[in-house]
Amino acid sequence: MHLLNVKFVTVILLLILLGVLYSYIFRAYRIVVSFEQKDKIPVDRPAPHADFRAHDSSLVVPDHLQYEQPSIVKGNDVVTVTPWLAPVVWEGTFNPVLLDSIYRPKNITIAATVFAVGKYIMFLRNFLETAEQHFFVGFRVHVYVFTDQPKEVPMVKMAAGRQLMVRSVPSSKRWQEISARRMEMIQTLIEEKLFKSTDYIFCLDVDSKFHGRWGTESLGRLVAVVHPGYYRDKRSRFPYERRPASRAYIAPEEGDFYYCGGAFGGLLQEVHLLTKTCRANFEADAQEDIEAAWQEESHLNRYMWTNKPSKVLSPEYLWQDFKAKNPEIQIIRFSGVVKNYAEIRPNV
Ligand code: UD2
Repeated sequence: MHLLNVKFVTVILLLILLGVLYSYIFRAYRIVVSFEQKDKIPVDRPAPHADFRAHDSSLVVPDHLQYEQPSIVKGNDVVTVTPWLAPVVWEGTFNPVLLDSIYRPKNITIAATVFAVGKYIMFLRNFLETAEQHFFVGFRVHVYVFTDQPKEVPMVKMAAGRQLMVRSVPSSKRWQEISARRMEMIQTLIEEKLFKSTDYIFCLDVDSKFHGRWGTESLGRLVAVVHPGYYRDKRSRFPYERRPASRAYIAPEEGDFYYCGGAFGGLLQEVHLLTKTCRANFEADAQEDIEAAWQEESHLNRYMWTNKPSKVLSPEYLWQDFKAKNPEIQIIRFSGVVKNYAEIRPNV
């Protein structure tokens, strides 16, 4: 009897042990299954690591769509968003510490292009020295100088991670050609050199200098700067190309803002498309003996009318030294220096 009891208790204990083992193994199996199922989430339901960026994030508007002219000011107030919901960057609209801390871990490289051909070489030192003080300080910056006088490029001390690259270009007898051919040369630079190494690019005028921060707040897919001379004007008064025969033509009731040819930028691929398009249109016009009123600036404005910039920089990002500061301008970050055109241009 005693022996029977011991056997009975052993069987019960074994059964309990088996039960515990079974439920443990089954639970573990369920965990494995649930992981596998997660990996097999149907394609129309995004997995947790999915890239939510749209494949085509460009903002292309049908040609000749009619709508009310937008403005970046309202009385003495500033407007901080465009009608297509792109931010307009003004002092006070962003936190530089926050933005820098978002972009720093991304380890990005920003290229800047600047042309110093003929007498414009005289502006280069000031441009480079002030860029060191204000342009993407603390980030990896590669400045590409295009010049016909490589030996005259000043040796400016640059911080760690920042580099100056010089590219030789021919001189020209016409300032219009120097200005306009920038699109072609930037396109070629991107294709030949930058595709693998650069994230963002800004294309800037050399006869300018930095006075204040120009940093991560300016980064975007396609970035344009509103020209300081026309942002309170009616669009019919903007100096767009007005001859319908030109590919840069914009009708009096069309256009958003007048953008600067002296500063634009964005993601490398976007600026590549922009320069390629503007170059092709400029050259096709030239075949028909047409040169747009403000050369590449006219083509840039035509491009931005159809391809809306994803970020618009206020005129803080390109002021003109000869202009008094307007009340809405709290800080001038970059501005064109006063120059005597007759003295510095190869032709008048
Ligand atoms: C405006 C634009 C400029 C361009 C031009 C129309 C701004 C502030 N400026 O300025 O970008 O769109 O209209 O063509 O938006 N350059 C030389 N050597 C020369 C002539 C020009 O290197 O002999 C280069 C230089 O980088 C200069 C740029 O081309 O900054 C534009 O020329 P500009 O400054 O004479 O043009 P500007 O003042 O009419």
